[in-house]
Amino acid sequence: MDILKQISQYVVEGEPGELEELMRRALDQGSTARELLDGGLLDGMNQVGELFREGEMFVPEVLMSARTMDLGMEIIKPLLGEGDVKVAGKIVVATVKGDLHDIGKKLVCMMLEGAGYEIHDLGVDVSPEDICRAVEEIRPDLVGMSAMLTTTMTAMKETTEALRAAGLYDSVKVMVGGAPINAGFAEEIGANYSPDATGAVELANALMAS
Ligand code: B1M
Repeated sequence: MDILKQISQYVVEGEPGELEELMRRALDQGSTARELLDGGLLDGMNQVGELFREGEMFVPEVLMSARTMDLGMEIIKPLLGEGDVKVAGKIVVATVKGDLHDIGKKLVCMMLEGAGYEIHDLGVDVSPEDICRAVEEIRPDLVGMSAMLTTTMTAMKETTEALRAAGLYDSVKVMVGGAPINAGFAEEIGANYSPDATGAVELANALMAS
């Protein structure tokens, strides 16, 4: 089995020890962080998503896969940002209220950090009030929200409304993403949409320039 397939397999099986050893070996042998991310880690997590949906994997197993994926991301994190030093802007990022999914958000943070952004990651299950408080304290250029459940998308709307009510909306640009989100929904709530982490960097750069 080739190295990327094996990495993807370790994510599916939730084998952090094996994954770490193989990823370090692959990097020593010249694989790039980007190759390991796209062809290995993300491919594995996509398979986990399908198996979960089909009822062939359950929450405890998915958590092991998530932990394995996290470790893989920690290994490549320092390499993805290599070469960039300037601060491109300040971003407050959160997974919205009621939602505990953070792998995608962490990936978005990693890519933005690699592109020179100062990241303030508020974590998961973050209420509109806490996001508003952070915007008041940190005074970021951008606010990024992630949601993975159709039931938590509404918390994004509540947050943009809370930002408006607090008079903070005009001082920031809002970015949203996550599996159930699309451009139409983003527009409806007064936000900007990116489908993935690479796009999030492009979007942030465009918003900073606008
Ligand atoms: Co959950 N889960 N989960 N889960 N989980 C999904 C999302 C689901 C689609 C699975 C399925 O049914 N196929 C489904 C949602 C259905 C729906 O609402 N339509 C689901 C469900 C139902 C649930 C529970 C309700 C299950 C239960 O308890 N019965 C429960 C809810 C808990 C809660 O949040 N309150 C639950 C729990 C969990 C775990 C805790 C076990 C675990 C999360 C662990 C963790 O994150 N630390 C988990 C996982 C891992 C998944 C799947 C399998 C994988 C998600 C993931 O990490 N993907 C997921 C199935 C799937 O997505 N196919 C699923 C990899 C990640 C890199 O991609 O997060 O999409 P993603 O992020 C992408 C883009 O979306 C985008 O960029 C990222 C990178 O390219 N993006 C942004 C994300 N945020 C962005 C922000 C931006 C821009 C782009 O700007 C700011």
